[in-house]
Amino acid sequence: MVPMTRRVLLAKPRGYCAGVDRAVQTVELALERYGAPIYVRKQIVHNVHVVKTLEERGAIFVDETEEVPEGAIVVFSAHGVAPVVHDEAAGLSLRTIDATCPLVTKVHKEARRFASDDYDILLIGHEGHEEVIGTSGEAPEHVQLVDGPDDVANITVRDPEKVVWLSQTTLSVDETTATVEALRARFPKLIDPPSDDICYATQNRQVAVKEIAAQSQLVIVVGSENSSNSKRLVEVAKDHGADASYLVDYADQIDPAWLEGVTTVGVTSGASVPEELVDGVLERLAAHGFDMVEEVESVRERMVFALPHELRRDLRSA
Ligand code: 0JX
Ligand code: SF4
Repeated sequence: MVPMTRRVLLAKPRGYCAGVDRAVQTVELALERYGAPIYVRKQIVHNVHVVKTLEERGAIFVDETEEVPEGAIVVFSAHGVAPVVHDEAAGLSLRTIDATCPLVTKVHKEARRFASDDYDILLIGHEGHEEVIGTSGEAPEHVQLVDGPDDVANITVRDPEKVVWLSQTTLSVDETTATVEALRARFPKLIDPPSDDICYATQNRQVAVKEIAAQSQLVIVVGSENSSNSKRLVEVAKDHGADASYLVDYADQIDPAWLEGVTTVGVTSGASVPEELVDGVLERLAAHGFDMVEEVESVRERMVFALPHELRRDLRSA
């Protein structure tokens, strides 16, 4: 019998985006500069391993601002916070470091601007996601959530001539296009955001997974269950040629049954996933005979963001 060639197609770009890199570094450097504990409101990024590693170094993750002791340092996560959270922190005399990704802040600014011009803002995003809570909080009386194309029928607006759509940064590009088409069919005067709200990293990871999915029977996406952008990669892989796609936090979650009869496995990871977890997956696949790894680069990324200014100031004065 001719031995079966088993190979891995590794998507590029994958893993950390510039906003996650900045947010994780913010907590690491705050721990070094000020010492433990450093409080972090919500998960700094939606990744089990990142949170566990930072906890081991002295970060304390809390769900609500009021859980932070008066006067302590608190870091706000990459997903952003509503203005009311800044007010709560000020009320407790907390020292805040805002690790909100600049591309999320950009959407907050758009929401403020359109609200001040009295538009109805249709925010496409996933109900309950922290980013959507933060963005809506900029103008709660002007923002309505649209959670996918099926939600469009439920929308009512004050003036169909004055409607704009904005979105969460980590959505499926294709599904969002379908949602916008459905919205435009109802509100022909609908205005587009001034620039893409779905960020470069989300878009690029979806382009890259489409390329490998077309040539793979199985696509493994490394990422956590509450990571929107990671979960979207699973859906995109299934929609673009993979027979199956699964999300795993760690290599040991790969079920050997998934690999039966498979010759090409695609691998990628969400924007909140450290590369060491992908390395673990590649090692496990190699142990099952998938030891040929080919990296498929779809888009080159060079984005880098400066650290939050309040941290840079204190690092300079150290
Ligand atoms: O759930 P998301 O994809 O929005 O967040 P995650 O996994 O932490 O990814 C990076 C942070 C994204 C902020 O926009
Ligand atoms: Fe920023 Fe995009 Fe990364 Fe979110 S996924 S942190 S918006 S670069």
